[in-house]
Amino acid sequence: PSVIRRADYRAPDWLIPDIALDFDLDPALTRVHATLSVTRNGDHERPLRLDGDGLIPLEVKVDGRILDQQQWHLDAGALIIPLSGDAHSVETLVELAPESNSKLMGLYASGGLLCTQCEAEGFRRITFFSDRPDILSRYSVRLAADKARFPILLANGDPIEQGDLDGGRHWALWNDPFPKPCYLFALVAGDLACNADRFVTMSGREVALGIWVKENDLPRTAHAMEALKNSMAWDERVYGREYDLDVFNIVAVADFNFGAMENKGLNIFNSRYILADPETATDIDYDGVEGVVAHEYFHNWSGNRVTCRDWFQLSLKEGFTVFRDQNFSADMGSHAVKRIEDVRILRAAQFQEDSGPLAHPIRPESYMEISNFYTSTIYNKGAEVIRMMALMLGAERFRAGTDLYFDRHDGQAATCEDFVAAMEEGGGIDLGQFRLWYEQAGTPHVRALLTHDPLTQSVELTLEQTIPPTPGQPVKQPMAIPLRTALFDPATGGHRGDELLMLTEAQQRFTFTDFASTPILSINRGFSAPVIVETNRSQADLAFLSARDDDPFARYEAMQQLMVNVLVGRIAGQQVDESAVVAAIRAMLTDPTLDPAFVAETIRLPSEAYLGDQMPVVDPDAIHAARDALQARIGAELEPLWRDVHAKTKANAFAISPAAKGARKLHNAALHYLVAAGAPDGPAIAFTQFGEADNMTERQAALGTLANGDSAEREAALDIFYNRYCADALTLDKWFQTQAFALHPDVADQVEALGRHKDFTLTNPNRVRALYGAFAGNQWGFHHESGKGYRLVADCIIALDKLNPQTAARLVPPLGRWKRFDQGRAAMMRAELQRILAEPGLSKDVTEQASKSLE
Ligand code: HT7
Ligand code: ZN
Repeated sequence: PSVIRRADYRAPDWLIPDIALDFDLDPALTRVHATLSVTRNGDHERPLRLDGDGLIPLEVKVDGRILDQQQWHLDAGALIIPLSGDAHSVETLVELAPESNSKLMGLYASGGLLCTQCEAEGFRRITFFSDRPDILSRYSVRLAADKARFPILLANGDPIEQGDLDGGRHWALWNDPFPKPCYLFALVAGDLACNADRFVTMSGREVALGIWVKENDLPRTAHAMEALKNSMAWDERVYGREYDLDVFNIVAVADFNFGAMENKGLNIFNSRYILADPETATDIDYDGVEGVVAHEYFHNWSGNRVTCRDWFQLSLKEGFTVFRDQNFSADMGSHAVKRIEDVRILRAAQFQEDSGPLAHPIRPESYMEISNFYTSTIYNKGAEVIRMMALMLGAERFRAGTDLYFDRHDGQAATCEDFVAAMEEGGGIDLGQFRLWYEQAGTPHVRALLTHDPLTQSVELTLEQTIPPTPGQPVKQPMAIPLRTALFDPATGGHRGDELLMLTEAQQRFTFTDFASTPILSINRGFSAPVIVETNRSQADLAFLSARDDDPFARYEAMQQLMVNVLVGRIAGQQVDESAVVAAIRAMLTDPTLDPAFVAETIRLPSEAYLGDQMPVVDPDAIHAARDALQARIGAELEPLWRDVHAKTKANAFAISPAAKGARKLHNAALHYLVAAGAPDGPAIAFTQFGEADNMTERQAALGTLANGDSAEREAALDIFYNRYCADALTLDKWFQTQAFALHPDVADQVEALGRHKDFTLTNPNRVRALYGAFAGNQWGFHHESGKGYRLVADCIIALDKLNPQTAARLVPPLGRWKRFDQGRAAMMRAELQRILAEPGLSKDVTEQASKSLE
């Protein structure tokens, strides 16, 4: 497959200011008639090239005249038409078979609906078009379909007219007044019910809001609607951005390759990010609904009104929008807990990506298949880069920068450079060196050494940065790294203030005066930069910070580091003192001033994968054993406390408030440690929680705890769960996922059996992710020394690639981490990658991921 390079960007030869689309919809055979107004862009003789993927033109017209077959040709799926004038009308007619579209890109059928997914390059599977984000067009869309099967017909923009047709069919016309790239095009046809509401914008305009779902799912849409209205108000208050159309519709579909899609005025969602009620959704699901609804809504400005010039600029819209949705969710709940959760995700997904064969900068230089670049680096590291700019500028100047960016580029297709330039101008800052964050891949390592000189009563902080080599980037330049820092006086427990230190050189010294004794270093507070910090702090220093740091993230981090040190020591076979960890957890649990959600986050042991990241060669078995043993010790030593906490956090009635969610989190943490303690009544307590819970958060946590062990309760709970929820796809996903995640020695065999279960299907991406995606994230199970974990995932990739290459390609990266493992495992992982690559007819998506993973 050919490589697309950022450096090769060229402005389009032809512009398409207007497009009229006419859809004659039917799941088996849909006809699409398109009328494009095209205008020559610049002085050139090049023909019109309209991208197509799997399309055959049934008719091509220019300025109303049918072209014969000599007047156009196909080149790699694209329609090439030589044109003599500077402006023409071009018409094409094609036929599609949505019900046979298993890739879920373009127009496809899902659960009786017809819907579309066009980002990144799906529009070319619907009609011939210049499928690139810098072609902005005004859309007029007419939909016709059988009225009984598809009573609701939706598209982007505002509804204009509708009417009935012969033969039980009907039609609707939609117009979108805002020029948009074709990746934001959408239509939906189906038998849908609407949760209808309204929002009055800051300038007093009324917007009709609709969340469209299957009739029996309507009661599960309230949280999404609340999230939508909160998002609209938040974007007005925080960024001064108002919604611009008269209607805003959201549709939930069961089969979707991603989380959701921000199509202009018609967001289409994976139903797991819309539907929530206490019986079936966990608090994590509720937060996911809130965050994704906000994310897609915020794209209306960061993505739609200002879009991307080309796909290398993807982080322009995605990084910025993740930053916006993270801050929104923090404002809706707890800033401290949200930051901890976001950093945990960053470390689990992005740090791993950044240290492996698929590492790339947030603005990549090349790709084979753009779908492979919807990565944690583009999204989460991209958000961290925006966060650093916001930190360096301060709230007011950052807002001046974003105002300038939105106003200057409204209606345009912009670049990352445009964003940084607006920050510089609007915010009054030089971001020259900071731009390296867009260019260099890899997670910077910062070594921080604090020394105290009693004679001069001064403290010297030496900071050293190194950025590991990544594919194509063997040597790196020093970056600009903002590190929020404080020096604690152990005697008073206080510090003199939080300072923002800018590390800009490979090595830099910072001197602090008037310190009679050695202070304790609190650095990268709030996780101010996405870096790995190593310090020379003792366990006593960390214990101090875990009890006293006034920055909640730094406090959490100290606790985590305390635990990591103990676990890494144990894994290395050293004698380590675990008592500081136990004491720190005891102190947290008995401090009534702390938010239970924060306590629950902080007392959780680092994941097996995170521990693996701390080791030169990952030893999954040793990690599992050490973590299990520490968990058991913490459970046993604090058993009465766990029982007490578990009893005290039992709620009487369900609520979705931050306080209630926090209590549930701590309740589940207590259950987990109680069972880990090996208390004889542990499984019974978990089973009681499983049975009595009035919400999925507690029920699934109890099931997960039981799934880690072997007990009669385990099997009983799994059966009960299955029988209760087998008719509800999203909840049944949890049954698959809980088993695939289980820290159970036989998990690989169990996943193999589940892959043959009658309810398992490769055609639904949520189900695939629930089973194989979860399993590939289960370090101990996936890296079973037999290699059967690798074989299972590779088999799935090979089979799935024939149906849905995008989803298949997303399962490849776990196999690509072979360099981090011992020779035996590495050889087996490589062999599976080679087996995948040997498959005839392998997609571009999987080929790119698997071949890069072998390098
Ligand atoms: N902007 C959306 C990306 C997306 C997507 C990408 C590839 C294939 C399918 C997809 N569905 C949605 C989602 C977002 O970030 O908001
Ligand atoms: Zn997005």
